[in-house]
Amino acid sequence: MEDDLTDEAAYERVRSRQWRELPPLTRRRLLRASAGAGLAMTAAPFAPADPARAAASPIVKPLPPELFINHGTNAEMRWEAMRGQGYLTPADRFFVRNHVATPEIDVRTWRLKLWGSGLRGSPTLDAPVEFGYEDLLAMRAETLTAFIECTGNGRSLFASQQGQQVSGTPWKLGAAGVARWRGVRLSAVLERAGITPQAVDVMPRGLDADYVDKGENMGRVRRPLPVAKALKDVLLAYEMNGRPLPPDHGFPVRVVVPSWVGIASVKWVGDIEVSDQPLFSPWNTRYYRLFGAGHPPEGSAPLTRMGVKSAFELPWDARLPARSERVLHGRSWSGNGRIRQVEVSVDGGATWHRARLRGPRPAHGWTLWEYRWRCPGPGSYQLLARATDETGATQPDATPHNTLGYLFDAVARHPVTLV
Ligand SMILES: Nc1nc2c(c(=O)[nH]1)N[C@H]1C(S)=C(S)[C@@H](COP(=O)(O)O)O[C@H]1N2
Ligand SMILES: [Mo]
Repeated sequence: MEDDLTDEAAYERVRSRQWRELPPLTRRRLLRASAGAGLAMTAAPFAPADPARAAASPIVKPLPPELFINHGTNAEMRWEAMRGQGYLTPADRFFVRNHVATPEIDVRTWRLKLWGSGLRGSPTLDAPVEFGYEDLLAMRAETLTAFIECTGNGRSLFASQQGQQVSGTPWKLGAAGVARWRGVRLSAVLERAGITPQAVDVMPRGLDADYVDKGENMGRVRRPLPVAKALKDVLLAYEMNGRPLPPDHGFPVRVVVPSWVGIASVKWVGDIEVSDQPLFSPWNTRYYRLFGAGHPPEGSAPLTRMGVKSAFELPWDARLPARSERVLHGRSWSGNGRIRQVEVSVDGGATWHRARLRGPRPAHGWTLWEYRWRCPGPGSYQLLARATDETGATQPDATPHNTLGYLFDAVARHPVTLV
């Protein structure tokens, strides 16, 4: 039973044990190999295929407990890790959401394959239109500052704030980050590959292993995008914050779909199907729709844009020295557009005060803000932040329930004790 690797819990247990049991020298060499990934654009980040590493830990980068909450194959950023940082989330603290495990990919043999009925001549996956890493580097580069946020970010607050049961990774608010992505426009690659006017859907697929959900094999992570979005502002990124993509974030190339649910931003992309018919995968049918009371039996429409959220750059359940005054820092963002206003309440929502917005406000990023809190003295408090975006969308007091705990956008009640 212990080694039934189709069972998710067993899988994680076995893989972590195999990683711990590697000889220390091997483990250190493998860690070094991944740490050197950023040095040269064209160097492979790992030694050629090493099955030991591939079978070991689901996440390659170090996950120091002061930066991350470890959720197994997923790792959540602690919001206090953004205090004192600049606008972007550094790669060393960017959250990781892996359905399976970070794969090891040799960039020298990696190819991006485009195929399907929406391309001229309907090339098949066996005889696709191919691009190598160097081919992409030689094309016109674009940069895009954008957040990537897991659709389930804030999921644990359904239980802690609303007393509702949902399933999935119990993220607090740290399954989001903003990076400066650089790469080529997906539209440029689609045009070179011969996209036809009849194409309707584009489905990138990752090179990570098959995802097995409670014994059922879903195949590799893939999710269709409407052609309109694919041609509008989607990037095939090979750099994150000025360095080659780290292995955990999609090396050598990932999709970045600005403002949309994180699942759209497929990592380790290996092929893209372009179709003249609507495409389906478990990731737009059984996952990433709203299910439960108040939703249709087959679920809502597939989720696209993220909602409005805010977070304080403080530990959850922070214990802080009671000073007469303290500046509270935080960030707010929305998939609908720029943040227009942020209000803070330090009395559980009875009174609200404008926060001061600071710094850049790119269309798909977040907005930094601060609020000077005249502290009332020792005691327990709930800090609330409520953002409104340029479309007028704001954060509600509660988010309607859905069984998979997606799109929590209500005002978070951040517990703090002044001692
Ligand atoms: N191939 C592949 N792409 C993937 C995933 C995955 O497991 N495999 N996870 C998705 C999900 S659910 C999210 S939220 C984002 C997370 O990106 P990050 O790990 O770089 O933060 O990647 C998306 N792309
Ligand atoms: Mo996600």
